[in-house]
Amino acid sequence: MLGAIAFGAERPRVASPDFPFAWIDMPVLGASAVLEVWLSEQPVVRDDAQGIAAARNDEVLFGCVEIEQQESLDASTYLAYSRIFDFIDSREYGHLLRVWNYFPGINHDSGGLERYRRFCRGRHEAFVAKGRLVADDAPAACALGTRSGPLVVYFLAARRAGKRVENPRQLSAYHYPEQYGPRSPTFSRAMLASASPDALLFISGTAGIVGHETQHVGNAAEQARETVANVLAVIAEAREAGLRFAESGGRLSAKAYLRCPEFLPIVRDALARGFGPATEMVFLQADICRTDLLLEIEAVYAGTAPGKRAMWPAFVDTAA
Ligand code: 3EB
Repeated sequence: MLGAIAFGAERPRVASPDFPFAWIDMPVLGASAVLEVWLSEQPVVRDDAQGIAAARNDEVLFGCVEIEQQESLDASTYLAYSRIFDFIDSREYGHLLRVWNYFPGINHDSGGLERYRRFCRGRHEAFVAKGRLVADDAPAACALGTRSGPLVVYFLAARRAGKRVENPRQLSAYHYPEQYGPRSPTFSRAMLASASPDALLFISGTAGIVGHETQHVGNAAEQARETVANVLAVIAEAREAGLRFAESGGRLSAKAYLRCPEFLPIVRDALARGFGPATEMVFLQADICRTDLLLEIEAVYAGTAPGKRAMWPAFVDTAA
């Protein structure tokens, strides 16, 4: 076990787990709680330091950091990312592959600036301060609103850099114009992990955006279709970059975030038609970083090449 993250409306009663663990206050649609676990077929060692709970094998490091509110969300985010970069640099797992960001009030105004935009500013400044290139070093990522709790950031970092993948249908997020905030979001559309013997593709949070503009405002069915088209476009790009999607008998695992639970049937339907019935799916109720987005989908594609897999995701349905 590299680490586990619990999603649900109630904090699970877990007796001090011996792996990195966090709870995200986010209702699961159609279940009471879900555990997202990251597994390794290689030996794993714990390595907690600098406020980060972490575990690593020879190739990848899973880490989790929780930051209580500082004087601003910009400051909380800067602190989280500075710690992460210092930690992974000191351990020589300096390449962020995938980062998950969760914090409350993502669309709330704070002193004249939306909290998501403050988050983007703090993250951007930490990238610059720690010598990261905003485009070349942008990991796959997502940023979602929780109901309560601290800023929780969990991540996978690797000894070797992955291959960044963008989407020709969308402007790269790190090039978004200033209308979306003073600092652009530092993430890539997907990351192909090359540190692993099997193909592993991390697809970032993906929504109904074409170019840099939200499409189909107010229409969940159309946004779901557009989102699926974007995910498929990213997978097509990743195939160009070497991913043997589908041919290797791999598996797609997806998390869908819905602003309004009543759109669950529509989104479930769009995903099943877009990705096929073999896809493993979890549905969560969350606020999305743009107020005009009704949903967002993220996914991991894991192939089945021979060898001992460095990292492998699974969802565990937990009883109430
Ligand atoms: C978008 O495409 C939708 O700020 O890390 C998706 C994935 C989004 C990641 C982030 C934001 C982030 O811009 C929002």
